[in-house]
Formats: sequence, structure tokens, C-alpha cells
Amino acid sequence: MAKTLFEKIIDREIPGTIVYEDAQCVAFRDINPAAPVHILLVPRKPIPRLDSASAEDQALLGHLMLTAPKIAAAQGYGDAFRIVINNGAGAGQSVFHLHLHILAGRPLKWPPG
Ligand code: DGP
Repeated sequence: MAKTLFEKIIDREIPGTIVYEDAQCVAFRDINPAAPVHILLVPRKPIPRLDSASAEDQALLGHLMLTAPKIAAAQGYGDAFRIVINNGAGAGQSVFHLHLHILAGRPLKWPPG
């Protein structure tokens, strides 16, 4: 299987501004930020979409959910951030390697567009 774009960033084959990493996941700044803080939190495992995760990914998904607030806090926005997962092209997913968008640093309207 060809590497996903995000695997190439994780493996330092293409540039990325990495702000956090551990054994299970890597976080780097979005190339096209939608907020002053816009970080992508990506599992090292290339799960294509949220709905292609399986029961064996349960602990990994939990780890991502517990890690995202720590990254927001490290950026100075532990009290006001948004997590977004786009699932499928119809929902705006363009990179088919599961990722959490961490958005902060401006008022975030609801509902989102
Ligand atoms: P989504 O549309 O939910 O699949 O989000 C994909 C995000 O990936 C989008 O916000 C832009 C970002 N992105 C695309 N290409 C690159 C890249 O080469 N580097 C970085 N850092 N982000 C990228």
C-alpha cells in the first residue's frame, strides 16, 4: 500500500510542523488553518476514516480523545477548543487517513458550516 500523505509527514518524508508525538499518534499544524490554532492529530496507524475503525482500535481512539485536550491546553486553549472529524468526502474529508482537527483561538460558531 502506498503511504498516505499524513504517513509521509509522520515519517518526515515531507515537511510538517509537528507539535506533539508519542508511540500512537502525531500532531502537526494544518497547512490551511481555519483558526489561529489548527492542528491535526493523526494516529500512526493509517485508518482511512472514522467509520473504518474497528473494535481493535478502541484503545487508540480513546487515546486520541484524551490526547487532543492536552494539545489544546499546551497551545493555551485548554478551556475552549473544538474537535472535528470529517468522515467521508461528503462531509469534507479530503485526506483518507483518520485525523482529528483541533481548532482554537477564535470564537467558534455553532452549528458549523
Ligand atoms: P479533511 O478535509 O478533514 O480531510 O482535512 C485534511 C486537512 O489536511 C485539511 O485541513 C488540510 C490539511 N492538509 C492537506 N495537505 C496537507 C499537507 O501537506 N500538510 C499539512 N500540514 N496539512 C495538510
